[in-house]
Amino acid sequence: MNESRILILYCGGTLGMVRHPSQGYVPYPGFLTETLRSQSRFHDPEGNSIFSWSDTTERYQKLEMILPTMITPMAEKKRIRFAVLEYDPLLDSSNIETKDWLRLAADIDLNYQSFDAFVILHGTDTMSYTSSALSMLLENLGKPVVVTGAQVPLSELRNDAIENILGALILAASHPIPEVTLFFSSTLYRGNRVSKLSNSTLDAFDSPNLAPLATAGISIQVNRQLVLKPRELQKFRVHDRMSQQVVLLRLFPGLQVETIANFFASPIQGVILHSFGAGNAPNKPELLEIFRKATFERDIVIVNISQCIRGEVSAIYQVGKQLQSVGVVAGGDMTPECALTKLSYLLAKPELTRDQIRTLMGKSLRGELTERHKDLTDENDAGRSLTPGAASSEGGQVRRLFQYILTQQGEASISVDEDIDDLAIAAERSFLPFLIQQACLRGDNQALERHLNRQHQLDAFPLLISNAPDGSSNTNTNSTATHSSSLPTFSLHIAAALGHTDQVRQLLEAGHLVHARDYTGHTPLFLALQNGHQSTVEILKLAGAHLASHEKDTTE
Ligand code: ASN
Repeated sequence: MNESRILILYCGGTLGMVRHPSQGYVPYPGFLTETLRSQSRFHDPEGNSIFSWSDTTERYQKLEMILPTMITPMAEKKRIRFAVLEYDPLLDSSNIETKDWLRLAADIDLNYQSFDAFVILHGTDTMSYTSSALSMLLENLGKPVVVTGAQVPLSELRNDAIENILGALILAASHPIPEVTLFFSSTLYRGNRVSKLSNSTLDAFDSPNLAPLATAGISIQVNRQLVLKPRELQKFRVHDRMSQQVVLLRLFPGLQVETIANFFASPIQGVILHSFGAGNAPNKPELLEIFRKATFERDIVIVNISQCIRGEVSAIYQVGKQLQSVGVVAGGDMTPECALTKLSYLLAKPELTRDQIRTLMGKSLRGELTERHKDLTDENDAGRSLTPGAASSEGGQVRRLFQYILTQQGEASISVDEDIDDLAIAAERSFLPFLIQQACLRGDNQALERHLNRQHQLDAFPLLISNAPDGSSNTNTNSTATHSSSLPTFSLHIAAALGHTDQVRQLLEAGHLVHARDYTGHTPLFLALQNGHQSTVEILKLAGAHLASHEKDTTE
């Protein structure tokens, strides 16, 4: 089934605003949906429009709301069927509050099983706060949540709304990255890595400390190595609380110590210290004393992040070390938006002690900060040189095969030097998904483990050759085969259909996506059920598997 189902949650922003004669741009209910419906690229008149959601949620029934659906023409080998849930009132995002994030998270929860992905239409002013907050609230996320908006509204002849909505829909449908992301100006970023840096150009956002996850140029290129892989067998769930007792304290020369003390007044639980340079603050004993008392007497969590948009907090200066000694935690390269919302999220988890929260603030929970020390001590050889096929005999064979091909092409004079090594590694990356598929077909657990380990090892390494276009609509998002037009191999589907329960576990723990669909639109769970493999069904369910809407119709 070449169809992906997406719920658009439209909460406001310039994107759907209309120019009012005296009030400037104002939100205009209904305008966005009607405009999309009138354009054939969003609503194909040839498309089957009499479809109704088979499992309309209770909430909509209660509200007597029927969500009209639209269907796009084929894009990247798929049609996108979508519904727009318009919030009332539509907000300029400068009015967004914590309760709005909780509502968005709750709406995604409510509709999680009915849709393949979610697109949030939001104002740009606070979009990076929302994408950071959602990245925390949506735990064990297995489906794409793409946040987007516009600098120039859809109501203007020349605008960026069309491109941003279309790009978000297509990326969510055809390149299912199971993260909260932000799409803007042809670029897909990790949602908790972005800041709004411009109000005068169309590229409003940037992710200063992490490369984009994808770019939508002439073709869409996904930087799969950066995409997070869900490696734990855990079901999706939504955390439904955030502490509002968190503040952002931006230092500036001349800021009075008494003013700083006010930031720590009761009932504050957390302070994000927006410090200078590499995490520096004035070297004043009174200041350190405020921090010490806040930490040790009132158990306030203080997290240090830098005002520099690039780089991280490190204790290379004396003052940085002093801050640490009074309990201030280094927040690495987190954005202020992320540090603030992450701390609000963690402080609303009663099961965590403040010390545990301090530890977690310095760790990456959703890829929001770079854990450099980890890269260097990674058990999988990161930091050492990577030899083609070092960990698998197949890799060595790939290299020999590569040399053979060169000879056949009359390129025998090219010697086996570093370039060849790079190419051989690239070839190996491309080849591994096929080897993994073969191991699943044979039910060979050891071979599968070997290949998955090798893939993980290659994954930890930067790409040696720039990305090739990823036009394969490979639902196997975790694949590292970025260099070729590699075809989807659907290893998880094969293992599930054959009832290879151990392999299903191995693949899930290696980050294969439990919600991926094969060419016929089926999930691994459907195939396991259809073939009566009960233990396989159980392991898939443990990882949050559920049937797609159309599969429910056929199994019930
Ligand atoms: N003020 C608008 C908002 O954030 C800005 C925008 O969307 N471009 O809602």
